[in-house]
Amino acid sequence: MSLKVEALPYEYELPEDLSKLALVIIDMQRDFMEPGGFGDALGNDVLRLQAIVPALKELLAAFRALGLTVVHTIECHQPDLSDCPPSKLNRGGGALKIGDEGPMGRILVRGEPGNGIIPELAPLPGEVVIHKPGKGAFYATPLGAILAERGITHLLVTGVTTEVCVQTTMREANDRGYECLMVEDCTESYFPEFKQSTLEMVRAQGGIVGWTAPSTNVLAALAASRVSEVAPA
Ligand code: TIU
Repeated sequence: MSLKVEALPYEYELPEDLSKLALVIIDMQRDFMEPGGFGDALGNDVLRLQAIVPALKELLAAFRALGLTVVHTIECHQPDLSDCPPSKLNRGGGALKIGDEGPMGRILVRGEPGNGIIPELAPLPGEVVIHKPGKGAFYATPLGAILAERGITHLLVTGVTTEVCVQTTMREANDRGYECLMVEDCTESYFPEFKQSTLEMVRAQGGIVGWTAPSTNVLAALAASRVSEVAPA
């Protein structure tokens, strides 16, 4: 039985075999969510991103309960910054740059306290964690190979920030043939109007990049999968 999520611009059909569905959580890191990190260094009001944590936690719990693939990503660079192009390093003009020592350790450097995922959404052993040097999660990472190996065809895309790493990843995934849905209340931007525009532009033109839906609609479809599992034949 195929399950449908009420979505825009029309219903999103989950794969019949739910093991082909993955939850992708983009960059829910202290560097973007807390004062003293990269997002703050770029001049943003970082605390507004906290609003999505409860909904994202609930969606993550549903995926874990069903034993489905969860992918966490972390935007970061090697300590020697060899994977950070000068164009990225020099952009921004803030007081702190990538690699500089900040209150949570070196900004956007792998392994530093500020670079880690927030404790509420910490990956569990066995979940996929992708370290990425770019905005998109496919660029210069093993993500495509890992998804292919698991037979994943459908992605629920979440995390921060909507119009930067989340949208870039969803566009990369769409071009690679994945059926993608952006979960509206599980993604946030420093700029509310950019979030709204992103949601509208991905689902415009008949879903040119994919679908959007609130997490309640996704959870309802996943709950229906459990009912169909136990229903008598
Ligand atoms: N600055 C900004 O909005 N975002 C990023 O730099 N990275 C991510 O979106 N993760």
